Amino acid sequence: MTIDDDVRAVSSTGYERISKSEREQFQEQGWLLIPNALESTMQKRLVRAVDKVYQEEANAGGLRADKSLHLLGFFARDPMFAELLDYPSTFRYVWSLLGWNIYSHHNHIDVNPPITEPVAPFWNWHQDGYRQNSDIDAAVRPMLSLKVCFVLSDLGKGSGATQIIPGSHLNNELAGRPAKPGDPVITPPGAVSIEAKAGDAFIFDRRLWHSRSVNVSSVTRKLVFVGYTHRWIRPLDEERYHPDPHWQRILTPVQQQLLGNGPDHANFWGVRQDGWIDNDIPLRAELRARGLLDGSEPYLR
Ligand SMILES: O=C(O)CCC(=O)C(=O)O
Ligand SMILES: [Fe+2]
Repeated sequence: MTIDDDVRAVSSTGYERISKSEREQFQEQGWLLIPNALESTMQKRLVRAVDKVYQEEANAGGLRADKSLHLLGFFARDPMFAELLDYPSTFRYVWSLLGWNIYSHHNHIDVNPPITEPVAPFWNWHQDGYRQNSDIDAAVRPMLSLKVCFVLSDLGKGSGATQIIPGSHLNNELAGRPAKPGDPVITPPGAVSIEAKAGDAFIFDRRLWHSRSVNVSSVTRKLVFVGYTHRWIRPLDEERYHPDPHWQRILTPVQQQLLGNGPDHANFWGVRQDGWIDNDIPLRAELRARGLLDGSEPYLR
């Protein structure tokens, strides 16, 4: 990262609209790379926090047999993680694309040391959202959620990069799934490995067909994923709360909202008990005060 990149990362408040061309690219491709998203000090702090959690899990027997970690609902594990919720360089994409009535329903830390045993080819292509892909009967299903991935180790083919099929997010089906165990595993047409540097981030529509891949490089893969969805959708991860019930008090109101807090159920639907819109919902209030609820999208009014 150069000094200029650092300045750019720091100088964003998180409340700058994304550009028209970025929005169009996201809508057409289903994902966007955000180069140099992490300011270099933040990147180092985040790696340190991830390494600490990895060690804690290793000590507690929480790693998989291959020494990898896939830790869901990690925010309570270190106070610094909350900074990711509204980290300026990525957060501007989140609210610009999903609106103000949002929170993180699902998030995970992934640490994958290089494999030591060969892994048989497997089919992992999926859209996120589980039953959202069955329960909604529509030719094009709604986005409903998106994920930001903070990249902490260089990604490319062979390094355990997330594989995607750009532009596939409007397709409900993907051909090629092996019909039964033992059938050949193909790579679907259009599949690419995300190429990114440590310090970059990428953001993707949950409908984008994607797959994890195996880390055959010599470097441990470290990624931090933060999913966001509408507040009227339930959390996916368990253990969202810290053993200390007061830890969230140090967070800003927007961060508390993004962790899933709210005074009552009606609030999650964006309204007060009387059914009128609740202007005190922290992210709504923040965007409104900055003149960003311009109605340019239905979710920005
Ligand atoms: O680990 C990966 O590369 C992809 C993980 C994934 O499927 C997801 O975060 O939704
Ligand atoms: Fe996924």
